[in-house]
Amino acid sequence: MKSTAEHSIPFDYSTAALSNDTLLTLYQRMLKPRMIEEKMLILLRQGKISKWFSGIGQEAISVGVASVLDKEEYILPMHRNLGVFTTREIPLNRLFSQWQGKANGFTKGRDRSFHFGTQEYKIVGMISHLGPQFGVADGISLANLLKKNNQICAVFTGEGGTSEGDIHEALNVASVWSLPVLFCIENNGYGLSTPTSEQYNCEHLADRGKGYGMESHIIEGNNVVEVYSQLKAITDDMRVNPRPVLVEFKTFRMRGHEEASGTKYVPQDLMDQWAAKDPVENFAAYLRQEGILTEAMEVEYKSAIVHEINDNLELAFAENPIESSESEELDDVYQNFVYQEVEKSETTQELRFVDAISEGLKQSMERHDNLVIMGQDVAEYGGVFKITEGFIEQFGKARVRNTPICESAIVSASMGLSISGYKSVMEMQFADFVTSGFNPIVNYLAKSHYRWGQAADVVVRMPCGAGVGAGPFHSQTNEAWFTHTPGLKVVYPAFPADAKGLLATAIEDPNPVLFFEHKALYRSIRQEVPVNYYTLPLGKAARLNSGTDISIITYGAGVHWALDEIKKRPEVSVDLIDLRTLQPLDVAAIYDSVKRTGKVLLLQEDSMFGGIASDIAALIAEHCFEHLDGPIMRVASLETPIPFAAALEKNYLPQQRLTAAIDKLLAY
Ligand SMILES: Cc1ncc(C[n+]2csc(CCOP(=O)(O)OP(=O)(O)O)c2C)c(N)n1
Repeated sequence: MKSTAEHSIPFDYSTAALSNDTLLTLYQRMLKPRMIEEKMLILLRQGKISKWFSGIGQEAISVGVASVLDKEEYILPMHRNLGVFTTREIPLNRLFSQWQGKANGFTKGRDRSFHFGTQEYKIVGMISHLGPQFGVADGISLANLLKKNNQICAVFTGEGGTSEGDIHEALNVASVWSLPVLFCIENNGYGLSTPTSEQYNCEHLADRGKGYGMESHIIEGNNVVEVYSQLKAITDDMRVNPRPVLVEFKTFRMRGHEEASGTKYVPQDLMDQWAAKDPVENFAAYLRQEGILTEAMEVEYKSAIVHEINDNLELAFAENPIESSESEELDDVYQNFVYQEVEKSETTQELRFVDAISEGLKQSMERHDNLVIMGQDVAEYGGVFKITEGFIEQFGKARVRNTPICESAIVSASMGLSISGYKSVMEMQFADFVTSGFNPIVNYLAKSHYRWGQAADVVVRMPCGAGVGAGPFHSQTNEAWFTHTPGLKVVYPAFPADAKGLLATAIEDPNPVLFFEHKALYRSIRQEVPVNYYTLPLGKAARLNSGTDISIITYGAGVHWALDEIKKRPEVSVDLIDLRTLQPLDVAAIYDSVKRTGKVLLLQEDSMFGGIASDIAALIAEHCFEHLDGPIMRVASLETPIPFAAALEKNYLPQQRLTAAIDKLLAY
């Protein structure tokens, strides 16, 4: 410990031989976020900005991490990492506009504070759910490995976030795949009001590295020289010897979780102890004591920063508040995708549903060098339904990746791959297991383009559906969970040729697509399928039978149940619409059919309430009321979980209620 007459310095800054230039740069980099925050606290009190999450006292970590990364290496900060944004030299007026919800920010006013990313500065901001960031970092690092570019990436979490399953999953994946990610835990004593003693029960979070088979370090987070010099050595080596490294920074949160909530629950002596370890003041004292920082230099630095802050604040305040335009809002939910038709070849071969999907996927792998497949048992084993059988022989294990059982981390990793310019297809072993990856699908992938213009170029394959006696957890058809979420596309083919062409388009489309594959159709439905790579447009239904008595509008297995009915009763003239995709939905085809028949039956395999049939019924009621000659009828599964025993499952499914429903509607 060194001391000066005016200040006792609790850190030994002389352990690393850094040049004066480096020391002064680190100081200036810490000073800027500190001074911006001090200004923000004033503005907050004046009601000129909304919420604020303070990183005061933690600047050495943000600055140290950002300083050891190259500018083209991605960095994934959290809510207390202003120093990352300033070290990457984001123009302050844009940051200020972002915090005021103005157009010159990074999210067109759609998301707040640090919840944004920017490809320009290679920063990927958080979503509020914290944990998915680690999985996204995995995906970015996987892309780096595939590109062989010797780059690393760094990602942050607080110690509170480390309790989330996403974090464990992502650390495990990174270790199993040797991904060069610098995982940074800022252990600042409290997660909102919860102290570390109630958050975890090991001595150091870094100790968890051992459990993941991962190198880990503990670093004094308030000592910028230690942060910088240790990380410099670690990251230089990671670029040459790619591997994940877990670093726990010991630090403290000096202000409330967010400003309004205060720090009453923090004992004063703890606050005092950490106040004495302030990273900026202690470092300044050291630099002064060593004669590296003169008073004149300090005045110059501070006045330059004050000017920069004030000038940029003026710009941001002068900017008009954002105005909402319905068309722009709706247009930004999805990345614009111009469908390119690739025509079907005349040559065909008979394929089962399962083989058509496999062939389509293989042809997409051949077409897109940047396409990666991830899923449980998809490599040597070929997936539980054998759709990727033989793929590793053709495409190698780098692009056909067995994953640990960790749906959430893999969905997040697919987001990271997309950020880095890759496409991915993730196979859910069964659609039921999507629940374990639900959060990143509906919150990260779905909202990313709307929030900051970043597409999630991901297809999630969903083997779904009942009729195979697989019980409540291997039989669900859960498309309605996703059709409800803006930002996702949902495809649900019923025939081999459609499945193949729609899968190709889903992969071409840069937006996140949930691709439903009915398991009961895999080996029971065959069709002549064009042999070439071809595409089919999303949002176009198919009329499978033209009729005038009654419309049946359905998709997936329902299409085959309806066809059985048509075969059984040739005297009834049925207009049968196979929707093929549910989002986008071909409303024109639906309305056209209703206008032809005046009687409409909506058939879905999912249980009734809240299913897509209900929404289609509402659309028809609103738009085709005067064309209706009877009530809009819905036929769906029972409002129960899906039972296992054959007799129960049969009674659960809607097929046996279909005939009666058609009769009722015809008689109306
Ligand atoms: C999944 C989820 N649960 C709860 C929250 C509410 N929340 C936001 S930040 C936070 C505390 C985070 O603590 P930590 O990770 O230690 O970061 P710190 O705020 O201390 O920097 C909580 C509980 C959330 N955002 N997401």
